[in-house]
Amino acid sequence: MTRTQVVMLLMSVCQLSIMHGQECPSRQELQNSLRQVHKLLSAHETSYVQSLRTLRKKINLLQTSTARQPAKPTNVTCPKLEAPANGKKMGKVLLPGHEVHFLCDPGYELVGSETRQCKESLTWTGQQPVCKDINECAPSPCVNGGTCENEVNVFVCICAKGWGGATCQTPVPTFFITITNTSAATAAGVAGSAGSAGSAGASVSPPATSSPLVRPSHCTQTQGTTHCTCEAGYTISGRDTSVCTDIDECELFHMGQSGRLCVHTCVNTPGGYRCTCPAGYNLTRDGRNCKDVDECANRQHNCTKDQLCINTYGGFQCVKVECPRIRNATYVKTSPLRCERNPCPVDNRACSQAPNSMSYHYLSVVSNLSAPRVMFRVSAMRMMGDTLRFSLLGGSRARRHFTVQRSDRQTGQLMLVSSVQGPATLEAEVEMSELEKRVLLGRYITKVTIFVSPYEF
Ligand SMILES: [Ca+2]
Ligand SMILES: [Ca+2]
Repeated sequence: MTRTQVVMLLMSVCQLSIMHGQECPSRQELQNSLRQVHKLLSAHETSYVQSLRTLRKKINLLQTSTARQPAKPTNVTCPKLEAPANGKKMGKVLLPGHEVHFLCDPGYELVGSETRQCKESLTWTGQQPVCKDINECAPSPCVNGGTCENEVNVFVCICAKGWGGATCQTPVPTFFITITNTSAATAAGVAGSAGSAGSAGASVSPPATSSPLVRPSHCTQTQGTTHCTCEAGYTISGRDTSVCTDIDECELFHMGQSGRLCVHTCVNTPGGYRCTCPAGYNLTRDGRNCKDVDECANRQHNCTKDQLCINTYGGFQCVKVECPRIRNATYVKTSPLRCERNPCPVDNRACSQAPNSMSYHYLSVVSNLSAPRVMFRVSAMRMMGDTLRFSLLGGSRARRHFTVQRSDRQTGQLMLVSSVQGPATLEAEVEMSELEKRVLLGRYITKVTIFVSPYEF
């Protein structure tokens, strides 16, 4: 009981007396009252001290018990996981119950767990995966004695002599020609050309070996039969067996079973042929196909610092991403390929109806792609409203090549509807709008630019 409470008590004693028509209590009575108050205070004091003691005891007990317990681990997450070499890891949260997914780059296959979950015991389920190069040679695609070489995402057949084509399926003549029962004169002539030009039967003129496209044949005679052979890449044409002429492989095998001999240009050479590629391509190891040079990765481009280098088939493009300039709204670049609208002033309807974001995507394709095909997908990460709408902007020009379809509730896809002959640059804008009870919540635009190569490779 505080001093104020004591004074209040005395005052109330005095007031009570006045109310009952009595005078304030006498000195004796007051002293009695004060004694009572003292007693009351002492009782309170004892009980207060007692409860303090109990509290202290409890705190001491708690302190001892916590000291005995082992220290709680400070990290309540699973250990960090690394992405496999030649692959990706998706998912960053390392808390119990969360999952991490793994993906391999094209040409690699995942061995191990595709998904791992963080357990309550703070360990991961499954095994750390690895991305193994898919052995394209495993099904033994090269036939007729060809050797297969496994490369990332592709195999190359090194064919045995006499065979060609992507899987060595096409016979290339070895030009072993057997001539039987030929006339003696011709046989003598052949023999003469091979060695003694002055022999009696040299009625056939020696071959014009001045041209590298013409070579003498090699003939042997056994029991009246003459066998004439040519070097690889040459053949006996016509009746003159003493002369071998170069085979024009470019003409002969222009269109084989396995497609064109050369994907681009074929150059006939004495005894062989070679394929050439246009600028911006390198000849592949099989000597027939052309592979695009990635100028952006090889730093062979001349794009400035504020430009992005986009590799294309047969070249590259320098692009500059600039945020839209729209009246009533301003944009800020939030990543190299994305602009977002700054917050709008209150009640500025024109601003709030302007696109919330503008994303830019660049694709490189070869000429004459088959259509229809999906070129790009736009998906809503999370939905705030009850409806999503996808549409194609850009008028009839865009509609000539593209259409926009919905592939699921939250995804729209840009489809190429007609094949495009390159070189060409196509542009399309896909708008995704989000609505709640038919009221527009936001508009998100993805601008897709497609660079079509002049070639089909
Ligand atoms: Ca040739
Ligand atoms: Ca290129």
